[in-house]
Amino acid sequence: MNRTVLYILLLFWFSEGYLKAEDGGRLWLRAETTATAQVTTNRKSPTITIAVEELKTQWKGAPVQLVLKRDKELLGLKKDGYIISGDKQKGVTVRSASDTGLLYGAYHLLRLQETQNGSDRLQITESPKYDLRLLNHWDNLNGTIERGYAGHSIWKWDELPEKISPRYKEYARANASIGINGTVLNNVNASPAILTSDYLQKVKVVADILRPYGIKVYLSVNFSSPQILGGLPGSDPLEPTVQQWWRDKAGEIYRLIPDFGGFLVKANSEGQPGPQDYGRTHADGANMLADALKPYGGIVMWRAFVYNPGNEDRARQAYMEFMPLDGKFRENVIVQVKNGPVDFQPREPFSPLFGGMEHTALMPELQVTQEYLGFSNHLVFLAPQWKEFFDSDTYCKGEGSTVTKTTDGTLFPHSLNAIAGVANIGQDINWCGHHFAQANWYAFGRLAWNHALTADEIAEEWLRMTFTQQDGFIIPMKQMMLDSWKTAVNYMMPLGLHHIFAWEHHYGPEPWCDIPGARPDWLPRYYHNADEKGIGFDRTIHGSGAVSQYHSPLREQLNDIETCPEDLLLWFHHVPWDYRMKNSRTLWDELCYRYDAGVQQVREFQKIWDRMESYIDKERFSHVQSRLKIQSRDAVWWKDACLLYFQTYSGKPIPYDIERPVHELDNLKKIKLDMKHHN
Ligand code: GCW
Repeated sequence: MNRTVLYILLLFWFSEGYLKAEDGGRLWLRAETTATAQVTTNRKSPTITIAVEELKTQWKGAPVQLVLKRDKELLGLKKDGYIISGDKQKGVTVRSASDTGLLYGAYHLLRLQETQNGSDRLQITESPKYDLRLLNHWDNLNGTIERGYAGHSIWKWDELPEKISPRYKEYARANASIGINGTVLNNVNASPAILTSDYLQKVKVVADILRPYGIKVYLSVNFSSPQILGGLPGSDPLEPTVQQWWRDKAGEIYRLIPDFGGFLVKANSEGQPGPQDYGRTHADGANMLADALKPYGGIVMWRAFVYNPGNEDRARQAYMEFMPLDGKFRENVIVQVKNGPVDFQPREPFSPLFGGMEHTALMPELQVTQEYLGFSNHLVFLAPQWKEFFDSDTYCKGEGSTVTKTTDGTLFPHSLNAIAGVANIGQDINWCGHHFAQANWYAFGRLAWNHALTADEIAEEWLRMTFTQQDGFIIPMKQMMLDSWKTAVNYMMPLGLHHIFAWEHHYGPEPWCDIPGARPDWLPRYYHNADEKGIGFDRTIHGSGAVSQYHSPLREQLNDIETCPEDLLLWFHHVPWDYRMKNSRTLWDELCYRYDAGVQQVREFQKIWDRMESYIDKERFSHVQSRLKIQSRDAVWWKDACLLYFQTYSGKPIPYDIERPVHELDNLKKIKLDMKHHN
């Protein structure tokens, strides 16, 4: 090989021409670890040691000082807040009143470096908007994950406490880098076994690994534990022996894990046991647990996801059950409410409990795992969905009373404020199944820290850290991410349609689904109500009345078909097929165009992605490419299934300028995916 050839090869090697295969295992934390930064601190602790190590090996700028102190400026911030000042070339100081704050400051600096963001001068003040920023794992003790699409659980219960997977630490680090400070390790459909001494030993080991990263461990508990584990005759929360059982259990937990976070409870919901089994209320149940945890500083996150089969509109039920209990919960209870009133649908209005319950701390529960958005096959960036939710105006204290203000302490200063996201993490090498699903984990953490960040900012940060700095990649890919949620809504459930998924697995379309004897509120027809006249759920004051659970003037706006946002039209109204939309199309035509737009958009995504080939490594490129093929086929499947089926009611032609269906309805009806799960 002559010199010139060698030179060209080397040049190629060091330029973007050579792109090492990547499996996605490093997530967004791909900084080179060859730096030799000078880092000094005024204090030592396991957390600060991590901050120092991260900076020493990755920070390519001037010396960094990490200073733990409690000056006036810092006391104005929340505990984990921090201030970064100085100059990247001359010297940087990170100050915080907590060790974790310093760790977050370190990750902030590295993020600036890895996104090539901003000037050399640094003057940054950060303070988290929510105090508790939690992931919820729906991981079962046998290693399976409810609604998990990235392989088995990362928690290897059968190997613990002896064997420790390297993933625990990587998990802790990834979460700390985005500010997540708590995790619920097990499914809300909780096995009582998690509270046995054997399991608590295992939990302790995990807690010890997560602790230096500022992450507390919480557990989901089964309300019948005293009966099932303790052999008591029942688990009535007002029964002294039951209360004692929980107090003893709390004592046992805190002896092992002194900073244990608390309990998450799904009670009297979808067949889970709860206080109502004994004629008691949610408040009775939550308060009993809260009293047991109180001496140790633990909290109870009590879920409001409740609904029963019957004549009452499912969307109204959580509000009806919880509103009368407003103000009846202990200070260390926080009620955890899903973003929407039904169940993590592609698009929902916000739950009226936000802005409804004023005397009880409420925390939003978002779903990071894509149960209703194409699993880990579809590229759907969720930050825009969450932003829509955060920014929704509840009007509870007049205009501008956004969901965030009702939950982050701005409008109602409760002693707790928190947010949870149902994790999309599994054993897959790339953690989340789809490389782009990592962006949702990332976005959840970033928004939990600061819900004022825009989806655009988050997408850009994530792309720069996860893939490349090149604009040729960043600009089109960011746009694609930002468009992706709207796109999925279009090809799945536009205009406020919801829950027309296939039975059990929630992956494909089955608007026709009819299982004899099934709970009506688990069947699509309950939600779409298609008939010869029209389609949609009448939740106006002439229908189920769900609109009345919202404050004025939103209530009136939603109630009136002319002022209801079209994106939620079929959520709140049963609309005639030939109703005129704002763009003067009929509802039927608009529905067709929306489905078609979704399909066309995914095709566009494929084209954009294929042009990205030269920017990134082959491995990730091909992986995403093949997932987009699935998404594209699925989009057509959704469109054909829904339009052909609804056409049997509307009796109208699919507008002639859009793509014709390529499936026969009868064949689509025969598709039965082999994915077992209850609805
Ligand atoms: O959306 C439904 C899911 C269930 C889940 C439940 C819940 C954990 O389909 O799998 O159970 O919500 O949030 O409790």
